[in-house]
Amino acid sequence: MMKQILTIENMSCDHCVARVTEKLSQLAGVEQVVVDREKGEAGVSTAEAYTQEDYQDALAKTIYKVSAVS
Ligand SMILES: [Cu+2]
Repeated sequence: MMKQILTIENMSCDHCVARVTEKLSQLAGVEQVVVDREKGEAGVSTAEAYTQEDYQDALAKTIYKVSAVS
């Protein structure tokens, strides 16, 4: 299990937080997603490391943009 920190643009309200949490949680191996809307970050606890592109794909068809993964 590892933790990846995503920087995500365009989250403006609690609905955004719920949507991002739901989408990212659908990735295989992801056990927990904790979104900090004010920071524009999501902490993802996952058994598998994903790339920025993978995370962006998980948020396809949304307005949210993954600008960094660390
Ligand atoms: Cu919103």
